[in-house]
Amino acid sequence: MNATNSLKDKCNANSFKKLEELDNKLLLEWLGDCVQLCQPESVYVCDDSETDAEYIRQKALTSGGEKALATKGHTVHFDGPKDQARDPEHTAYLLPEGMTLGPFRNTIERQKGLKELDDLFKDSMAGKEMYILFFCLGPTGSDFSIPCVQITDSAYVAHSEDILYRRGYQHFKKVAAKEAPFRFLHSAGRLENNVSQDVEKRRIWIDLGGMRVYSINTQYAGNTVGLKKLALRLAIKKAHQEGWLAEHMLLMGIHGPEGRKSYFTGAFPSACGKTSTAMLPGETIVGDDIAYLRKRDGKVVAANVERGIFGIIRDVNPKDDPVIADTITKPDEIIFSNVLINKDNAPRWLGDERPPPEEGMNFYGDWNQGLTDVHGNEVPYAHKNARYTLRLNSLKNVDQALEDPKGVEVKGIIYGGRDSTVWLPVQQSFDWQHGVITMGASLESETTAATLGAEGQRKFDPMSCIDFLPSLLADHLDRYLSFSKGIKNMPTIFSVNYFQKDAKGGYLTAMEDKRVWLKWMELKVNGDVQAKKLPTGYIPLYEDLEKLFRQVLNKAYTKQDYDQQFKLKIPEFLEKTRRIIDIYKKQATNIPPAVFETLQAQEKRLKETQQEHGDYILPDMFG
Ligand code: SPV
Ligand code: MN
Repeated sequence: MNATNSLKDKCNANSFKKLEELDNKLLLEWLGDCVQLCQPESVYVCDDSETDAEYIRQKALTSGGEKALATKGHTVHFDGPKDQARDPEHTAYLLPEGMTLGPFRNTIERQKGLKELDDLFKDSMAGKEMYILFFCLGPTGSDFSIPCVQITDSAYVAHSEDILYRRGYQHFKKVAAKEAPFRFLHSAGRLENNVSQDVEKRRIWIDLGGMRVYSINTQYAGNTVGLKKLALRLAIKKAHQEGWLAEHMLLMGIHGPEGRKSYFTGAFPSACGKTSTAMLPGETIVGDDIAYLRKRDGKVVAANVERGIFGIIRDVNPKDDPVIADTITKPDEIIFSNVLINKDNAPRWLGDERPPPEEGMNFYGDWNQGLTDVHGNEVPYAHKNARYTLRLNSLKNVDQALEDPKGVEVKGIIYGGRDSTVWLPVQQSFDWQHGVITMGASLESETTAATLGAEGQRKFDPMSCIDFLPSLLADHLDRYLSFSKGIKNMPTIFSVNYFQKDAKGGYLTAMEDKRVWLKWMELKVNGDVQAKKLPTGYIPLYEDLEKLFRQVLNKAYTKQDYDQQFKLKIPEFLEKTRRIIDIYKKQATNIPPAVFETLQAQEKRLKETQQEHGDYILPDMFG
């Protein structure tokens, strides 16, 4: 039987009709090849209808991949104990022989990789249903849109994707024959109690040649939901070819005086405050994870690739995250993952500011206080990387530009990492090149539970994108630096650091203080405030912050607070600059000379200041 006939054979008439109407022979052949390889029991094709969305929701429940909770629309999904985060170790790029991406990412020779994938996917869907779904990255019908097709045997993955992305069957019909769609093939692999069993054979392999991503033996959304991090890797490649930027960035409207609104993007490594920044009270959210930036009419414009959030639930509470805390306690279509379900059939998470539960069900199975794992370590009642999946339009503070096909003009770009010692709470770069190199390309962050592996280790994560870069770092930096060509109004680049610590290990700033840093940046890009010039960038004046703390947080902000938070720590800054220079020298090739020039110029300024004023310098020292 040829591939297309195999596909027809497994589809009901209605499903096959949907595929035929796409009028795309090549796509049908690929889908047929996947059917022949994975051997599903049946194939169900979704268009953009509510009927199909409901079919998927029901399948998620009847398959056991999700369970209904007490609140209407709420469900829970559990990933296995070893499948709780993105897995860089088993993620690799398939490349032609002899090509490499340098350090930080895994690669495998393409033909060898495809052969291994064939072996892994063989019969992987036996006895299961295969779902074929069409989505669009970015609003449909815009120059941001990228058509995508997802194949999966997990109704949970299909359901998550329907919450997180715009349905794209109709869009696909219009454009997919002309444009190469992104393609994703996922199988959860062998399941027991709905948990992927063969996690050591987990693969997230990116075939850049075919613009496809394969994912198997895993269910965690960051490894499986094609349009999320799997597509980001393909999108960065496409962006490099076409002269735009695909970014691991939030997109939000910051509200200034007299009804003014300025849009900012922000790149933060996972679990470093990206979602909570995007969700801040008083501001409006366009997106919290992935944005595309394009040049148009002399400006930079951006759109959110997604229409939902897959957010970390840990520490969500009414005080720090009022909007999200309110949304996830109301009836709505929300998937909770890797939380604990208590006897009232309701979710509990770490840091929910209620007395800890004594028992319940979690990613380990039946849980009770004191439960230990095979190593004798206590199993927490919920996972640190437990999450909620919901639509942005469920939020009170969603920005009206979410579905605007034109996108929004970007006024500022923020880079922030988890950095206990070096970066100041907020700094403005001198110009595009200085910002790209000393902030974006110098981003480091202490690791968190959002990726597998040890926590708390400083990781080099330029633009918070290192895991997603399908090219040499040098190419990426080249593209970034030249992005400003021909643009009069480039966004201003800032760095932030919410995680500075004092000598005793306490945080120097409060969680809510980020509201002030954002307001300051909004004023700054509009020329409403002045700044002090440090060797590393511009910082706010005390008077402006004092006023903003009062206005925004109704909180006193003392000169001592300011001095402590904005004290320039030259030995730490120099050490970091050296470390970054070394990484670029030793671990990467063909790095644009501008990278070294800019970092060395910063190093020189820091040393000169050190000679003149000493190691630790209060802001008053600078004019
Ligand atoms: C992140 O870890 O950056 C996330 C969640 O946004 S994941 O889908 O795992 O990438
Ligand atoms: Mn992310």
